Amino acid sequence: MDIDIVSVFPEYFDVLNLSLFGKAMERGLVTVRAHNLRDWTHDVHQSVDDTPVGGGAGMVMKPEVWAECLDELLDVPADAPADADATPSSDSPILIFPNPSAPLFTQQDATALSHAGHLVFGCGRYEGYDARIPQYYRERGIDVREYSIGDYVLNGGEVAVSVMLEAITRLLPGFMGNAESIVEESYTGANALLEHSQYTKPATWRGMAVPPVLISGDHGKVDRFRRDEALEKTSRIRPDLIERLDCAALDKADRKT
Ligand code: 6GU
Repeated sequence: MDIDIVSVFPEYFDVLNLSLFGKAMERGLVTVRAHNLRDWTHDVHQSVDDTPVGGGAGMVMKPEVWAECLDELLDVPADAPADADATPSSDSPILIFPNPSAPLFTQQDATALSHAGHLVFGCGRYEGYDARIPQYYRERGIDVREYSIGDYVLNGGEVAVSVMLEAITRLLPGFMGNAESIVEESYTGANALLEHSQYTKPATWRGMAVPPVLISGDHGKVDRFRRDEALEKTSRIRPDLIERLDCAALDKADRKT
């Protein structure tokens, strides 16, 4: 998978050299290039933003600089005509903008994007970016996505891109040591529930015993105990996930929980 990231703080992504992501890059599973948006400016101040048209606080990222950069990374000719009905081809790059006013990024999005060959992330700063930028590339056949990572405010898109990047790349075949640890986690599978609690040894620690069923050796009982706990925990902490459950995926014992 090829990844381009555009930011006014490209050094932010130096941390990707660490840990599992660094190993995946060494093994050639992913290639990441972090670009400085200011490299596409022509003025001495290398300005990337301007005041909002219509008034208001803060600064908005200018379309001209972004377009020079994105034309190059997405291989879109500067004189490409608009086509409002353009449909993206499956092997073309996907352009992703973090945006607090966009739909929430979910595990389903991460899974879908993990099958892409080339992702280009554009990190906005300040009050955001000119709304014509995503529209321009959509009208030129690029698959453009905008995502928020949660209902809170960040100063810029860099942290959001790091979050999405980790969620996407850890799903690449061979990225994780143990593929099964991916399958069993929360938010995946036909019925997304929060994961049951985990315990390790010792069986009693500072007077606290692990639930006895877990050392009973009865796998059926262990599975049932974990499933009941996951259902109870999910209805308490994330009732919205219970609302969305596929009833067909529930068994008879689930319904009693
Ligand atoms: Cl994607 N960007 C910013 N700036 N803040 C956010 C966000 C994104 N998602 C949640 N808050």
